Amino acid sequence: MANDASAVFDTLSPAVSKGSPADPFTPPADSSLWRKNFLLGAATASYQIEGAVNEDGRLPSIWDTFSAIPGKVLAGDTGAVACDHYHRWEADVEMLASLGLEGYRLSIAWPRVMDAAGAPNRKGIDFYKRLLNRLKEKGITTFVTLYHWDLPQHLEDRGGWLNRDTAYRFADYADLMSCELAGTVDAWTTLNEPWCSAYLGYGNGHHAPGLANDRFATQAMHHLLLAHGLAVPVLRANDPASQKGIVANIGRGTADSDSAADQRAAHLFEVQHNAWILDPLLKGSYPQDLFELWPGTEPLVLDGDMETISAPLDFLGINYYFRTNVASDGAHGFRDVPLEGVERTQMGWEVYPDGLRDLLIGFKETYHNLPPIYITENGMASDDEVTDGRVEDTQRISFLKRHLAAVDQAIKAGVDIRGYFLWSLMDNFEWAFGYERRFGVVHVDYSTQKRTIKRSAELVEKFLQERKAKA
Ligand code: GCO
Repeated sequence: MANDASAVFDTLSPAVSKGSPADPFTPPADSSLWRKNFLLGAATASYQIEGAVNEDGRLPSIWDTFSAIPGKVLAGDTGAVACDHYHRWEADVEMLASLGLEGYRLSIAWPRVMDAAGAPNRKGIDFYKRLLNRLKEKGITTFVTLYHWDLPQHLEDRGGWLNRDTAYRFADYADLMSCELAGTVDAWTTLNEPWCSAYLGYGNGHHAPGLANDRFATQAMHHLLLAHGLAVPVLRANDPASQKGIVANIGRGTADSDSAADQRAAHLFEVQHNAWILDPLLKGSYPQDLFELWPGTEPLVLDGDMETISAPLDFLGINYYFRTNVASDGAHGFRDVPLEGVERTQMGWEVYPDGLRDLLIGFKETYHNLPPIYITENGMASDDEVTDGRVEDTQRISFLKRHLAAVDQAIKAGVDIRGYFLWSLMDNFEWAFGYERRFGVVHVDYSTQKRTIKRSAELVEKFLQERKAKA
């Protein structure tokens, strides 16, 4: 068993670990994070930052439709303006570069780059060309996600991810983008968090398009994964030099007691959150336990689909945020049992770095063909305020430090992890929670669009400078 990451670093006070300079972020001298080729970057997503939803021929997405429905998003917020990144991208790239961040993970808005007939929308495509070219000029490694949840509404009107045809439309979109952007993208990720698209979008209705049916969730998941599988060979053909992968959110489920029923509940939680995505991708089959949780929800799978879905990946993107403590629900499922007295974030999510380490090590044991891993999102929301021009996001600094320590422990246990992206570069539209939840390492004042570098970003920058100086 690896060390306890939480115990290694004191929660809110400066690190005192051996060899570590006395600031509350810099990793200890023996951390793998000091390796020059460990990529450290930040991530965003189109609908969360771009705004400009009606400009240059962009079509409506399911998130425009969903956020316009009263009660769906906190305070009635929408992504109509967001961080106005569509107009401020040049300054935002300068900011990213000035922080010394080496990688940037962004997503393309599908409704910006294709019209309803599937023809290219030049103005939208040119926006991403300018952005990616500038990032390359700055020497920043680019990770581009094709689908971070903003499905064109016209496709949803034809059934969205419940319609198998959407998977083929996605492959067309991947074809267009990889022809247009080849050479400016270091790594393509097909989908961001298909679990969320399927389960939150079609299973419980918390996200767009807002449908709630277990059978829908499994069918949407199958079509999402099929879309991924159809897109990978297209990306390989059009842009052979880039890496191809997918991003999965993963969840740690721990049992509330030693009882067999609670242990089984924790297992089922992780089947529902992790194996549901990773098994089809890496084993070519759906976990049968999933259908014990949701009897009768097996998706319709056609011959050859599982082979398409499980084509080899160059890397796997992992997004990790928190753990969930569960007990048996007395039937064949699980129920959440929130722990008391634990550290939580503004989202109410428990801070639990060991979960990241344990899951990564567990995946290596379970999946013998586990590809190299990038942590494509990790971070936390806090109620940050600017005081005298500064944002002291103390909890985030500690959070990042402890999660990076967990990554280091997983690397030392033999997991091939090549990089880590902070979620997020800047505060942005946090889906159903609107603008109230602040995940950025840069603060955004939404009334003026002023960006203020938070203390966490300053410390990441300082570390990256020190690392560069040592190289
Ligand atoms: C997700 C998305 C991000 C979120 C982040 C915080 O995981 O939900 O990839 O868009 O903003 O995870 O919730």
